[in-house]
Amino acid sequence: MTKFIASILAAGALATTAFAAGTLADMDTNGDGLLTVEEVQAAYPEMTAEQFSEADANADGALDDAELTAAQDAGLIPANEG
Ligand SMILES: [Ca+2]
Ligand SMILES: [Ca+2]
Repeated sequence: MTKFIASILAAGALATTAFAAGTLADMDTNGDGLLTVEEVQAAYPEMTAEQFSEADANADGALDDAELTAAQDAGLIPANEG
């Protein structure tokens, strides 16, 4: 029984890791927790500056995790890389 629970937890951990791919941490090349237009375009060259501005809800020139999630929900930025 313990082994069974452990394998479920292991599967859950794997699923979490897979879900994290293509997220902010994945694109945040300088590790400051924010995405600049350059960092997003490095992952998604087809994203325009206009789309970035739309995604940047507080207009500080960078996307935080909430802004990225909202932009992905709105279809401004693809939720998954390839
Ligand atoms: Ca960054
Ligand atoms: Ca912002």
